[in-house]
Amino acid sequence: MSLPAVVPLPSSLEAGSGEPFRLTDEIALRGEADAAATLTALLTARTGLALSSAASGTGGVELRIERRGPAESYRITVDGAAVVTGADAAGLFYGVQTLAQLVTRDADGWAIPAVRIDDAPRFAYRGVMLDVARHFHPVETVKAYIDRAATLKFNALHLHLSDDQGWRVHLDSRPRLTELASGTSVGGDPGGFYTKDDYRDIVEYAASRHMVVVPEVDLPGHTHAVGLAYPELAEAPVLSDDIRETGGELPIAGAPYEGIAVGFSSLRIHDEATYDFVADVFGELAGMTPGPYLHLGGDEALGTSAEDFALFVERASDIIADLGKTPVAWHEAGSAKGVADTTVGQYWGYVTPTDGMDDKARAFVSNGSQLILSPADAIYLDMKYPSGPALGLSWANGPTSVEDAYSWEPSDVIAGIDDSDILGVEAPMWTETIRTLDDIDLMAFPRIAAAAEAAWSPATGASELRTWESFRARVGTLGPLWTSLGIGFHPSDEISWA
Ligand code: TNX
Repeated sequence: MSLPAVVPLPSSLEAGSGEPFRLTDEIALRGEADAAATLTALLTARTGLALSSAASGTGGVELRIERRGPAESYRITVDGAAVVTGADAAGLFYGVQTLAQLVTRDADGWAIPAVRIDDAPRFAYRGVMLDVARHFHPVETVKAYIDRAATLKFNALHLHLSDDQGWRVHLDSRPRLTELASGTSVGGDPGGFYTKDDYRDIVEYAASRHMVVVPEVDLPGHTHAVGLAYPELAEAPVLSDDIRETGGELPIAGAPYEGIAVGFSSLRIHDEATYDFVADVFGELAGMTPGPYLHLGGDEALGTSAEDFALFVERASDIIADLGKTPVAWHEAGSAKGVADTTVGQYWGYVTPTDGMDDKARAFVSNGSQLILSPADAIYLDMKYPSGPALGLSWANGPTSVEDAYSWEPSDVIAGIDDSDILGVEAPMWTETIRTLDDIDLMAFPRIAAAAEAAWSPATGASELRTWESFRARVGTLGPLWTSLGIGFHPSDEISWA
């Protein structure tokens, strides 16, 4: 008998010899109310059975917290009855997500096969990033993406809240940002921003799905929009290589930028007013953000000299550390000797590093901190598929197949580091070409499932199921569940869909 399919692959999964658990609309869900509500919603969507978490009856599904085992871990036993125990509320939530993936339909109706699963995450940080700056995405879209990511056991939502094209969160300390710099998106599309209530709403919604929000304000480059609001903080735009190569025009100071070039903007590094701004922005965000991380960006600051960049990174990371938060920065910030020691580096180079990007990433580990891995040629969800929707970019080693997204091992990317140096894995979704939830679904699914497996599952080679052949078979069985949840995935021909 073939093993039930689960993505991301659990640390241990054994087929049971007992009876499957039969689902009917009579079954009782007993135990933790939040978990019962989550399971009811998933099973109702998948089966159409009219379950209610208040249903009474014998047998059924038991959902309990038992405080043993690592954080976020869970155990499932199906043997006539189904029992899910979590080491904490997050673990129970993940057990419920796994249970929903196990549901199948056979000749006698809906069932969950007899199975025993013991599961815990490999990495503590399992992130998705959404760029809401290039195209603004409303609260409802963000919530839908949270729901989707949570089904794959992601626990962090990184919001890229500012870029050359717009500033997307209201701050009372700097009201002109949203007043003057949020009105447009790439290509003349409408802009938008989150009010403070919107932001709190997102944070709470994420928390209810066991996800933490990581706000990013991208500095000191990617800041053309800051200049619309506070022109005294911005250097004049420079004609970057990227603009020159793509035949674009020099962006105009004070006018919204609707193109997709990078590297032309910088804050003024030698002006104290810049650091007052950084302190205001991160100070206010710290107060709105219960999670431990504030992301200062730091990528592609090509309009800033290396010395100035180092100076800026040192001061900005110190400001965040002094707020009691953990700074996060793209790997370029590792070139700054004075970056705050606690800063987590986010590596966006290739699976096989080029141009010394791995050296910059290693610097964070030498400082005693850790890395988040986001290899662009594997898990940048905005890269084109080899064949599929016209959406996406292709700068990261060309289009990214589902197999490319799967076939990398986190501990092999940066030589000399091991699991203890890796905080986690994050799959970014940049949105130059991505305008709607449908676009997000198409680009993310199924590749986001490969990122989830890198973030959660045992290392490549640790299990005979941690292979591309196994993954593509397992992912194929998730099609009906995804469809039932309204996820318009890309039906890649690399997968045989159930
Ligand atoms: C690079 S990689 C960027 C973003 C773009 C993205 C598009 C990195 C940290 N920055 O500014 O949106 O490529 O794929």
